[in-house]
Amino acid sequence: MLTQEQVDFYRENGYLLVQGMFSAEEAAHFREDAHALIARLQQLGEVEATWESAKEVTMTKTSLLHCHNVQFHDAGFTRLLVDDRLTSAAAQIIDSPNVQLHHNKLFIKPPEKGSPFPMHQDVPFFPHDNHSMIAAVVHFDDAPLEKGCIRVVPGTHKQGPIPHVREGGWHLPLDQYPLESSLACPAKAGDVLFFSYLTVHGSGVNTSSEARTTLLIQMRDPADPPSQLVHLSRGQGMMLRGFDPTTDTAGKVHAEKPADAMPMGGAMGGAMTMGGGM
Ligand SMILES: O=C(O)CCC(=O)C(=O)O
Repeated sequence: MLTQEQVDFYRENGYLLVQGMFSAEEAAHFREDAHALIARLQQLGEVEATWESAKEVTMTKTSLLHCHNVQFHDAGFTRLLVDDRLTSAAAQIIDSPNVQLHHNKLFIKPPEKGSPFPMHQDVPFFPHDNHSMIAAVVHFDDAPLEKGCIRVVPGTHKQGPIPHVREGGWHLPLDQYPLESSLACPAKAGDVLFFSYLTVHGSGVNTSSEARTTLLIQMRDPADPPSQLVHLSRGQGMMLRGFDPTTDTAGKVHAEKPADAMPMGGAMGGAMTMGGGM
């Protein structure tokens, strides 16, 4: 359970770091499983997800290893998705007893060259009518500044959707939203950072000698309809807490569209393509 102070902080700032939601031991287990999963996937093909626009932030060739929807790969992550500590906090933040999965992304930012994310909102990728969508980033290892921890611009969730630059993966103009002008959110293994999909956020390069390992989980109120049927993926619509008040007997959750029904017409207008990483 979050305190009222934490909820108020989130409402005001559009983000909240919850320290020690998971123990260091739990985080270490998740980290081990995460690295084992990425190693298995690397045997099968490409797991690189660096945004094209990352090149505008750093001259160094960087790398970002990723896996979408980890629950289909390892049951330990399925249990994490429905963990009461996580979903009760999500319910308070979303302000709904019901919490529904949109998708999740495991990211490993490798040592010394872990890719940055230019500042952006997540709303252009999967707009929803009532903007209930939040991210929860579970830290599987420490993420100090030098590991390229997540950075936010507090209060930007109150601005609504902001026009994004399409090229290189939807991001905000770098001159107007330099990474350095945002607030770094260093975290410890087991900490969870929540933020609205309207909150401007990004992250720097991992220049440290250790990988940064995180799972980013996008969740919404099931009563908040997608404004467009975009960014669909297997597992979307799974209930993580409570029930789906909009359900019907056909089990309708986006089954009418194929899982890879990209590109998207954005809230910002125009067709969108995935820039990797989302
Ligand atoms: O993990 C990070 O450093 C940032 C991820 C992010 O901004 C995103 O996936 O939208």
